[in-house]
Amino acid sequence: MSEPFYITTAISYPNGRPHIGHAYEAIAADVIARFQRQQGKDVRFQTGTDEHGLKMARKAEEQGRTPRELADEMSGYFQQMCDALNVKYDRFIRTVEADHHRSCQALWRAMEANGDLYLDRYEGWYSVRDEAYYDESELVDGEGGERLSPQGTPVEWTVEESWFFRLSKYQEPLLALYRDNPDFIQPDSRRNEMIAFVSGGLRDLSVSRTSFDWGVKVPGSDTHVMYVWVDALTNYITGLGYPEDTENYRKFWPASLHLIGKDIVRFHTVYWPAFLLSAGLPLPQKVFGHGFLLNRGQKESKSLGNVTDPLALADQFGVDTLRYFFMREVNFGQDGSYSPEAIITKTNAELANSFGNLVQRTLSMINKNMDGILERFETAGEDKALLTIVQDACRQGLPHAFERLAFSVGIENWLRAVYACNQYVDEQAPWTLRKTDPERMKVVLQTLYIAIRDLALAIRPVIPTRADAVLRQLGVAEGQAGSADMHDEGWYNALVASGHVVAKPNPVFPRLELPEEAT
Ligand code: ME8
Repeated sequence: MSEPFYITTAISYPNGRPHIGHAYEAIAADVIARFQRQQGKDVRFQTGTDEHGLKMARKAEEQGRTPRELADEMSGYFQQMCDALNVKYDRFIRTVEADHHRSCQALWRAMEANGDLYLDRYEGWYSVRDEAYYDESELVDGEGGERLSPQGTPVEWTVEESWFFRLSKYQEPLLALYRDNPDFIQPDSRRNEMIAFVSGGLRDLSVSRTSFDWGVKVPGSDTHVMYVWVDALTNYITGLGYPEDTENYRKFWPASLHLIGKDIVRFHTVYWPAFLLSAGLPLPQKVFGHGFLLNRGQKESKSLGNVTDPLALADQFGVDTLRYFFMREVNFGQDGSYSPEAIITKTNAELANSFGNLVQRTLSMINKNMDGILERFETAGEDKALLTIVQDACRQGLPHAFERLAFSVGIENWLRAVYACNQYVDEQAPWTLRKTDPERMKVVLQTLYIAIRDLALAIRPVIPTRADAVLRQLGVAEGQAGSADMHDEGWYNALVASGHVVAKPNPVFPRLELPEEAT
């Protein structure tokens, strides 16, 4: 039985169309899911939309339609985004679904049965944009003297009857959780922030609202809907069948990784584990708070007029190019910046000129100078040395880095192996060997052929379509790119025996040009 791996993204607010941050998170999660699958894990990947709450209700009201109409339309765009970016989820969850309401109510009853819910009156600050309650002490002053949340969003004074969750009771258990599981919150900077926040003391949390009804009803308390974050976080277990004791639930809970952005770490590492502890459910293994993606160093916003449609970017540069750029350019966990120039410069240099060129010239020479016919051969000396460099990068360097979500480091390892191959081509000069020593030329080209297969397999989670196009040209059959295959040393001889002929290659990584208006 292979080891289960359950990965989730945040579920997005569908109060507008998906932005670049949504695309970034979905791509990163998809890369992880594909990578873990290649490592032989039994992977389940969930994403979706977070459709209740005041933010959605107000946006719909502004547009003169129902929240459900708004949610239906916008949620569709999030699903389209996943399809367009080749993000292959196992479940796309919408919090309006009936099974989700049932799941939230079951979790609520479990917390209630544990004595952790009580009715009181809430009086305090609320940010609709963040869907978050803030303490007076956390607020900052805006330029016009208005009170703002620490995230810089407007807050409003709220007074209403509310159910409360005894969060204060969980201060010590949470600190113990962080202490005993140093990997629970990653990266470390986020972990330190949360330790400081929880050490400062926790107040009980208001977990229901009565001033609007767009949400999951509180069981036995019909005038209340659940606070949208109680509802949202529960999606991770709903998607596995909770409260039923399903096969998926048994296999995949607790989650291996909740992948989220840095702004919502508090909800996932303080509230969520406290709810689960209260309900007597196991806790997720890891929460990773990635950084924000910035447009030329700036946050995208309607007022700056710099909001980019991620699908337009994918159309312009290609899906795999965009995926590669995001994973390569950003030091995962930190903020990163993108611009058309940066995407073009980086991917031209690394994909088109380095890897693409290696593939193109190797396959062309085999096609032209060897009639596309491969032979069995022995590697020795510098050929063996090259294959060792490539194998170390593809089977150790990249996977070890990806395992700890250091994508940029992993790709850097891979690139060094690509550069080593190009250097080997230049030094061996097979175009000269063709005349001076044709047998040696064959060994050189066939050594590169083997190297390219490893390189394509290793980078496949990041650029699945392009890597598969390379693998197809190499004659590696579809469905033969799993982890077992990576270590199959017999594939080359089997390929030779099959009589595979290397055709004239089609370029897989075209060079990109900067659009006229941007130059
Ligand atoms: O927070 N760069 O939804 P959301 C990178 N519904 N990531 C970004 C980003 C940026 N510029 N902007 C946002 C919510 N994100 C809740 C989540 S989960 C139970 C409920 C990330 O649509 C953000 O950090 O505002 C979050 O992980 C995700 O996009 C969805 O954000």
